[in-house]
Amino acid sequence: MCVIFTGQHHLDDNSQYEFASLLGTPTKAHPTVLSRGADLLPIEGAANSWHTDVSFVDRIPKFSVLRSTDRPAYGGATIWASTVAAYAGLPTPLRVLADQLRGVHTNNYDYAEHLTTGVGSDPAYRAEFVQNAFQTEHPVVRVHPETGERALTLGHFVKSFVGLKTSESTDLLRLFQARIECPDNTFRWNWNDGDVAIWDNRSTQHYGVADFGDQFRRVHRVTVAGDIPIGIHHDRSTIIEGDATEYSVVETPQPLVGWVPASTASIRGFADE
Ligand SMILES: O=C(O)CCC(=O)C(=O)O
Ligand SMILES: [Fe+2]
Repeated sequence: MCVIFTGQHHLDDNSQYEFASLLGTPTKAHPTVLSRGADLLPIEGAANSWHTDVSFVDRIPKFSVLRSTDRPAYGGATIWASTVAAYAGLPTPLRVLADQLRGVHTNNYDYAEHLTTGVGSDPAYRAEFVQNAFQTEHPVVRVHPETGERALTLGHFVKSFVGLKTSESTDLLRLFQARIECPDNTFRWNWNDGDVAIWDNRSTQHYGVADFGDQFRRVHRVTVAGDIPIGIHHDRSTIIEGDATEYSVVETPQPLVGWVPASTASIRGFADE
């Protein structure tokens, strides 16, 4: 779910971007936050809230490539959780429930509720983050376009589930997030200078640990274009609000050998219908 390259001291912003380009077509830095550069998104502090990057657009990036530029003397690890492992571990009643749900993801989520550094504590950053509204409905269980695995698509951008009351959505999100965030599904990396992390953003969530006091910490991120998610009932994500065409192309996935995404009866990943 996540690969770390150590010793990449030679990288700067340009070569990080070039490296990410080997994995596909980079997106713009962000759908709304472009004041810090068009290609890379610098994140100061830690994104200390569980999320999948940019899940509020229809074309969720497939990979994120993250480089530590300023590392605190202690703390500031990043944790990733496998949303495939979380789904696979669901008991049948919860799996059946997840299989039926669609979630509404938005960039105008409750920052104060989630983030205590960076985005959460900087009003100017937050204002830029929400300057254009995005809302997208995604199947809660998506079929990974390359492996056919099923993955939960949730995180802090989720505002509600289709057809449920706000209070019910809050409770259900908490329930599924607890399953995702369970340490059994996670991998934690303590950054060293020269480290670069790449993760599959279609099958993970992540969290930057804000345990470094008032030391300066900064990471630079490049995201790589992904496809539009498809659920286990062949249901695609749908846009409610916002146009992400300027942000990212839609990638055509390359299924791995042995995984056939065509509409045949024997499709792995899709529900029997
Ligand atoms: O602060 C961190 O370690 C995570 C940053 C983050 O969420 C991202 O780069 O997408
Ligand atoms: Fe992130």
